[in-house]
Amino acid sequence: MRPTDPLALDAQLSDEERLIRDTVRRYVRDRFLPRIAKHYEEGTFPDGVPGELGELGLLGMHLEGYGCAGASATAYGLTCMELEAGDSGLRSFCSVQGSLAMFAIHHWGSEAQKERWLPPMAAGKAIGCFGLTEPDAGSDPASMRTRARSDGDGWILDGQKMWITNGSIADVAVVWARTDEGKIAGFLVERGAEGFSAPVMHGKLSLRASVTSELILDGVRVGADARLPGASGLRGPLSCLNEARYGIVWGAAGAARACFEAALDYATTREQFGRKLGAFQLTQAKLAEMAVTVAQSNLLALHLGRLKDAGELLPEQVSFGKYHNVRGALEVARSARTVLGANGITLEYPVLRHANNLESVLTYEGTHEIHALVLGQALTGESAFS
Ligand code: TGC
Ligand code: FAD
Repeated sequence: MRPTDPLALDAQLSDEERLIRDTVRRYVRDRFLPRIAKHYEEGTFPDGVPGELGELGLLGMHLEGYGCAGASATAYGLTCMELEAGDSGLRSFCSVQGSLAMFAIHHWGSEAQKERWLPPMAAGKAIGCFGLTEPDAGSDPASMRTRARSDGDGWILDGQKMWITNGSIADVAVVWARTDEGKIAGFLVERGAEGFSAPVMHGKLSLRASVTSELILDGVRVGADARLPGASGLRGPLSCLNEARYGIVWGAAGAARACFEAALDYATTREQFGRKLGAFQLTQAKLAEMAVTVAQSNLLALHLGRLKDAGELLPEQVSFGKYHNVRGALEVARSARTVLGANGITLEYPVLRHANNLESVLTYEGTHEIHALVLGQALTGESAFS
């Protein structure tokens, strides 16, 4: 049995899927991980990463055309897994760029919007963000206050978004706002638009190697062509969230694997009481629990990937995956942390960094409780929201 693949899931992947996974794994190991501790400590996102991910063809890789790779959902999932085995902030960048901003334009945008934005975004030369959450509208985005007033041949946007990944480094923000008719609509707001600013939010103890921002819209005038013509109602943003949440199912499993590997390595090398830590039954029990959780999470991610590739994945199944895999990853990270003793709290090892990141992952893209309620609705037919 291979400790990091006890169920021999590797054999379930195609040669192409393994090739993509191994390429991303190498990038993370050789080029990203040597930089992460410094950026995590300083609370910054490495500048070169968007271009590097673009060169590898990973941005919007599951989309067709416009410079995107047109890869399978499973290949995209494996990519998220490897990126998040590096750091949740790295997978977040990729999720927001590809699954939220690019997907919104690809799925709901006009031909002109797609041609203008998708090729540079796929190359990592233009960065996107996705503004849904507001100070008073988090789990309940339908209560948003951001408004879009029709004005001659364009729109005036007023409002505030909060907790927006990539906000301050974005060239284009997908902003969701309620129109005069009361419908939620999406708008493309470009960096530098008059009345638009995106200050960085400081003081995060989680997802530190990721840019998180406010978006302030103070009478921002955009043309009629800035509106995403296909999106009307909450279905617009929620359809994008399905894509990004799917990536998190895989990503969380990657973070869990990284923590398990660190604990296993430590337990099989460090000695106390004249024996390897891994020789103690209590440590073995922790390692066994971690191995089972990681394998279950991988199995679930792969199953959902195959369903998505077959066009059969339901939103509540994505909620199932996020609910299970993020909770599992947090359990693995916290247990791995204890195996490493004091070393476990340092940036020299990845485990507390992952554990802290996973607190954000538990909350964003629909909190753990919201996904429980989505599942509850699917199980009982009763909505807890209305
Ligand atoms: P409800 O009445 O159920 O639905 C309104 C309309 O939306 C449709 N819908 C969906 N469509 C596609 N996919 C889904 N998953 C959908 N869920 C619902 C629904 O069919 C309906 O359409 P229509 O045409 O009939 O109008 O909506 P509700 O107001 O009761 O809310 C339901 C709820 C609570 C599940 C939803 O509001 C929700 O998911 N809340 C959580 C908000 C959230 O996830 N925010 C995430 C912000 S983005 C982010 O966190 C990025 S982090 C990125 C990173 O760094 O990685
Ligand atoms: P609230 O909705 O206020 O919830 C607080 C608590 O109450 C939670 O435990 C929640 O589960 C619980 N709760 C709420 N409603 C119910 C209910 N009906 N039943 C039971 N419990 C309930 N948003 C974006 O739009 N774009 C981004 O790029 C983005 N990036 C983010 C990056 C980071 C690092 C973080 C932390 C967040 C990001 N978010 C982003 C915001 C994220 O989506 C929201 O934080 C999330 O949706 C929860 O909203 P809230 O924080 O306002 O919590």
